[in-house]
Amino acid sequence: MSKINIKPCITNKPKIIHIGLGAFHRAHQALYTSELIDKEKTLWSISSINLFGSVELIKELRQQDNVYAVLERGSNREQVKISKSITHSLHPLLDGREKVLETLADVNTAIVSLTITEKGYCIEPSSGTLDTNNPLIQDDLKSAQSPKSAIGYIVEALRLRKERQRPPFTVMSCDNIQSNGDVARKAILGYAKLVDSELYEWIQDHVTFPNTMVDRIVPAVTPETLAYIESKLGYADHCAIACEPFRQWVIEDNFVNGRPNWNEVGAEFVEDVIPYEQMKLRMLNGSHSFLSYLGYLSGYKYISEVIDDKEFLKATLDFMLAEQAPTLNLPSEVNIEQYAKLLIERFSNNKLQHATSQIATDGSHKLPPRFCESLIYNRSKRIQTHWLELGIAAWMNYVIGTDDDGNSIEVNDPLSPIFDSIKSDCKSSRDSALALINLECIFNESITNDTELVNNIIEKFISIQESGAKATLYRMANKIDLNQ
Ligand code: NAI
Ligand code: CS2
Repeated sequence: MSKINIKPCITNKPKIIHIGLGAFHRAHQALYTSELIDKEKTLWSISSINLFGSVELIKELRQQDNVYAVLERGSNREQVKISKSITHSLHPLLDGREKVLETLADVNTAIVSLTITEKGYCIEPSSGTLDTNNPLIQDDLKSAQSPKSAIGYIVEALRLRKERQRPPFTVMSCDNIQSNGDVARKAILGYAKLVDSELYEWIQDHVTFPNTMVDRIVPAVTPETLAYIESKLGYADHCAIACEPFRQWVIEDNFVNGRPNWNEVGAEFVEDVIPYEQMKLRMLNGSHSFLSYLGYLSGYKYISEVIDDKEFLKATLDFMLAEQAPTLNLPSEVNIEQYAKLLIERFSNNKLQHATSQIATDGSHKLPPRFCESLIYNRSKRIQTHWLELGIAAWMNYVIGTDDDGNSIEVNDPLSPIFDSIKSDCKSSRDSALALINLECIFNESITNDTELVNNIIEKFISIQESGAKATLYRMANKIDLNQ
């Protein structure tokens, strides 16, 4: 059969411009917005942009009128939904930089939303401030009117709006970053200050940056997923995506130029998102990273396989409840034991093939919010940290070592060149571990100056190198009594 023939019902100019048309956006914000369009016939539609990556997805999407299917796949139920909120899709390589900038600067644009991955903000992960040594930022600073980075594009678009006396837009980050709105603000203002001090002040006074907590497990699409969705639809959809049925979106209600009523389709607008973000990042994403490094090294390809191993399950529950939960300032309605149980159920969904190697990418940006902040808190309160230490030791082995069977690992991280030089220059495991812990952009002084903690991490790293990740985790898990 031929491709999707459902035309989007919205024809007005999009008021939301989204940067980062990846898997997550298609299954989360775009789907919420599509449901709102069905419910309210709202005028809020989306123009989605990829600044980086392949242009193929954009070409395919345009051929389908930007309409695609989302398969919500639980262990026991599944449902196909059709998303039609995206009305335009752009890529600078197809449309030119000018067109992208003009779209952002358009008078209709009210919200610029982002899922550009943690590294897209060009920040130093440990401090959350603009990394002026980032190669994209260095390039953009040389010619701010022809940007390459998302930060450079947004600032140039805001400059055009200011010059043309147009209203500002809201910048809404939907990435997994602690205080994602505040971080976007710091990165954008940090860059604007270097470019134009008046513009810096205009942005500071006019633009808002709501924090958001976003949640839905959306693994990278595979040919098998597309074939399965095709069998359900009866036609090929090259832009289809599969995800879990669960979804959550908590948004700080701080929009400078209007917003859709996403609350009508399940999102929540609140005054303070930070407790929700922190809980999700430490409990869910922290466990994901823990399971991905230890699971990958132990030979597990998917998260559902790792959590199916009883020792890993036991370790993860203890990691969540004994080492992450105590650090949280919990929203009043949350029962943390139930939340942990729900997370385990979600991780166990074997209909989703969520690769450990996918979650293991960009660890240099993921470690601070997922492991380091809890580590520092727990040390200051004398709370146990041995799973956090093991998670960091497993990450170290992942970036410079081999898996338990001695296979080399393809590491995908902005710091990969640094990991390679540590691997070739350091003479002993201890030296390599110390070189990694001394990376200031990941680990701050509270960690590096804590000799006992550093020794604990190194001891676990050496144990993983000598007896394997699985054996090390099993040995530690055997000592836990969950009934205590
Ligand atoms: P993806 O790999 O499908 O898409 C990544 C997107 O980021 C692409 O649109 C790409 O163009 C863009 N990008 C990459 N590097 C960039 C850079 N330096 N500057 C600007 N744009 C850049 O990944 P996916 O699944 O869409 O995830 C993206 C982000 O969404 C994650 O990093 C996370 O922060 C957030 N997220 C993802 C969830 C998931 O389960 N996939 C769930 C919750 C949040
Ligand atoms: C994952 C997240 O890739 C990762 O780092 O931990 O993308 C995770 O799937 C989402 O945050 C779930 O909401």
